[in-house]
Amino acid sequence: MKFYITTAIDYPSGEPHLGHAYEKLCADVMARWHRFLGEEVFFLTGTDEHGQKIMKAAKKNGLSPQEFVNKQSEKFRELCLKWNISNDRFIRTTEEQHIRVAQNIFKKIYEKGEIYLGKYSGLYCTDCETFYLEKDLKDGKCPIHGKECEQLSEESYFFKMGKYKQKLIDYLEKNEKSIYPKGKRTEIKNRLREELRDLSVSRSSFNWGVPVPINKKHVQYVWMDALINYVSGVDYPNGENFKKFWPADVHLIGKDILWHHTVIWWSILMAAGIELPKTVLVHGFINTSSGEKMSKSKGTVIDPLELAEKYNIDAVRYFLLREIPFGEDGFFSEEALIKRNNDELANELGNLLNRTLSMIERYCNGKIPSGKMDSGLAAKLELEKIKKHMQEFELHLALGKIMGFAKSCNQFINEKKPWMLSGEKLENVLYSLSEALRVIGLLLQPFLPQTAEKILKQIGAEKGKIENCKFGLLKGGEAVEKGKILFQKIQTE
Ligand code: ME8
Repeated sequence: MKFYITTAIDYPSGEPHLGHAYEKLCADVMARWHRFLGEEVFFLTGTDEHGQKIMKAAKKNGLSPQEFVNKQSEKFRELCLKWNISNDRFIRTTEEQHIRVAQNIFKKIYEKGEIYLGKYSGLYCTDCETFYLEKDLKDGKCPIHGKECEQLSEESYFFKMGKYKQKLIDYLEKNEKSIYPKGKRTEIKNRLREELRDLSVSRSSFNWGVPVPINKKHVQYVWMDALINYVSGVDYPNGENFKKFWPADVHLIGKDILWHHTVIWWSILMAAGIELPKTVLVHGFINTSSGEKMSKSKGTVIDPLELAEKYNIDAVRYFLLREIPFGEDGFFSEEALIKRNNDELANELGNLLNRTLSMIERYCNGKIPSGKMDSGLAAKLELEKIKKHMQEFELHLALGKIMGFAKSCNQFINEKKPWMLSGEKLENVLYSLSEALRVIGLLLQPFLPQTAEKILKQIGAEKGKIENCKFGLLKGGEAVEKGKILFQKIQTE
C-alpha cells in the first residue's frame, strides 16, 4: 500500500503563521500514521513563490523576487524542522524541475486546443491571487481579505474550464470521498450550478512567474503554476515517484482554497489526461482567542517558530490536535495550551509513566517483572475505534481515545493500589502497566513523536508499528530507565 499526502504550498510573502503550522502538523500526523500502518508514504510540502503578491512583498523589502523567496522559504523549512514535520520533500515553485513540469502541462493542454488567447478585464485580489466577479464581492471588497480589488485589463491566455462543468459535477456525484468533510462537497456542487467561466491562465503585465512556453511575453497564472507542484513534486511524468505515488491520496488544504483545489485543479488534470487525486481534505481555520480571524494581511498572527522555542513542541502539537475537532475552526490561546499541558500531559500521561517506573524501580529492582496482562485493563484500549477515527480523519477523537486509555491506566493504579500488593499480584499489575505504556508509546508516535520515543525508551521497548499494539509482547526482565520528566507543569501567575 502507498499513501501520498500533500499540504498547500505556502506563500512566503510574509512570515509563517500558526495556520501554516497547523496544516503541516495535521498532514504530519496522517503521514506518520500511514507509516505506522506499514504503508509506503510520500509527504510533500513547500512554498509557492511566484506571482504578483510575492513581487510586491519583495519590492517592499528592497530585494529582488528571487533573493526574497530564497530568504523567506528558509523560514518555512525551519518551521518544518522545529515542528518535527516528517515531509519527504520540500518543493519550491522556483525550482527548475518544477518550472519544466508546469510548462509541460501548459503546453500539453494548449496543444489539445484547450487554451486560447483573449483579453481579461476584471477585478483581482492580489492577496488571493484570484479574479472575482462583482457579485462575489462583500461590500465591494474581496470576500476573504476584505480589501479593495484592482481593476485589471490585459491580454491573457484562457483555459476552457467552462466546458468541464458537467464532467466535474458527474465526478463529484460518483466520488463521495472526493471532498471531505461532506458539507464541503455539497458547497462545491452548489457553486457548480452557476455558470462556470473559462479561466485566465496567464498574466502579461509583470514577469515574476513561469514563462508561458508558447509565448514568453506571458507568465503562467500563479495557480496554474502552484497546483502543478503536486505532480512535479513526485517527478511527473516519468519519475519513479510519480508512477508509485500518483494519484495523491490526500490534498490537505484550508477552506479558502477549496475551489482552486477542486474545480480548477481537477479540470486542469482532466484536460491533461492525468488521474484525479482521491481526496481533497479541508481543515478549519485557527483564530486567536480574542475572536479575531488570524490573517497575515491584518497582522493578527501568532509566530509558530516562537511557540516552538517557548514550549515543548509536543505540548503545542497536542494542544492543536486535541483542541480543534478536525475540519472545524478553532481558537488558539496560550492559557488553553497551558491548561491542557498541565491537566492532560503532565497529570495524566507524564504521571502515569512516572508512577509506573518508580514502582518498578522500588519493587522490582528496575526490571519489568514477567506477568500476565490484566484483561480488564486490556479491554479499555479501543484500538479498532482509534483506527476508524484515523480513517475518517478524526484526529482529535483518535488522540482522545489514546489519552483516555492513559487515564484508565491511572485509575487502574488507584484501584489496584500496587503498594499494598506483593508477589504475583504486584508483578501482574506492574507488567500490565508496562505493556499499556508500551502500546500508548507506539500509538502516540504519529501525534507526539518525541514523547513517544521517550516513553518507549524509558520502558526499554522498541519503536514499532500497529501490529505491535497487542498485549503480551514484553517478556519481563527489560531494564527501565527513568528519564527526565515528560512534561513540566507550566506555572501561570
Ligand atoms: O493559499 N488557519 O497560501 P497561503 C488555518 N499559496 N489554516 C490557514 C489559516 C488559518 N488561520 N490561514 C491560512 C495559499 N491557512 C497558496 C496555496 S496550493 C497549490 C497554493 C491555510 O500561504 C490556507 O487555507 O495563503 C492554505 O491551505 C495554507 O494555509 C497556505 O495558505
